[in-house]
Formats: sequence, structure tokens, C-alpha cells
Amino acid sequence: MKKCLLSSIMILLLVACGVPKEEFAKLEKDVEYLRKEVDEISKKIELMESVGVFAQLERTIQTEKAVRTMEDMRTMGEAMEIYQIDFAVYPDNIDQLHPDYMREPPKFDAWDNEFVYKVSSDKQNYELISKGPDGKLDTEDDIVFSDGQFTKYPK
Ligand SMILES: [Ca+2]
Repeated sequence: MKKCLLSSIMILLLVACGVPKEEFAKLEKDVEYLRKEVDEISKKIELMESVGVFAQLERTIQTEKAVRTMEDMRTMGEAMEIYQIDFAVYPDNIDQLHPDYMREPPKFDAWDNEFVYKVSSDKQNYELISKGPDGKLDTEDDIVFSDGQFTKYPK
């Protein structure tokens, strides 16, 4: 359907541009050649879909994002521990790490969602949470760093 439409538009454009007949025939061959190429590429894409290339690529992207997020969380966690040594409590919020404990505490995880930071009322325990790929809190894919270690993360 799309190919038919494309050919029709092409022919109309050529006629409108006043292309000579012999040129027209050559261009028609080129269009036919390109159409075959497009068919070949479409078949290859279908094959890639069928063997799960795109699903694998998506998994790789998600893994890379999780790794990046966990690195940021660990760095923040280390800064929290140093803060705790200095003040005997954990900070009220991530911003308090700036500038003495972290030059720029990251606000967002690799999925562009804000980190969630929870500290206990006595400030002796904390949880640093990434909402994970689904962007929702308290779901299976959350990444949690609590009191110096990861307590929940993708396997
Ligand atoms: Ca989640």
C-alpha cells in the first residue's frame, strides 16, 4: 500500500518536473531497484525480530542503564557514609551532600526519574531508591541501596 502510494507520488513528481521519457524509463528502473532493496531490508528486519535481536538490544540497553544507576547510587552511598562519620547521622536529603561530600549529587537515575531518599527519624538508617525501568516506586524493578549496600537490584 505504502509502496504504491510512493510510486504514484514519484511518477506525479516526475511528470510535473517535465522529465523526458528516456529519463523517465531509467528512473523507473531505479525505483524498481530501490523497491527490491527495501523488500530485502524489510525481510532482514523481520528476521531480526523473529530471532529476538531487538529484544536482546533492549535488554542490553536496560542493563547498561541499571549499571549506570547503580554506580551513581554507590557513589552517593559512599558520600553518605563519610557524612555519617562526620556528623554521626545520615543527611536529611541528598542535597546536603553538596558540596563537601559530593560535587554534584545526581538527582535522576538513568531512566530520568528522580532518586527517592528516605532517612529514619533518628537518622541512623537510610534508603536510596531508583524507581527502575517502570518509573514507579515499590515495584519489582526498583533498585535499593540501604545503609551502605544494595538490598534490591536486577539479577
Ligand atoms: Ca519500579
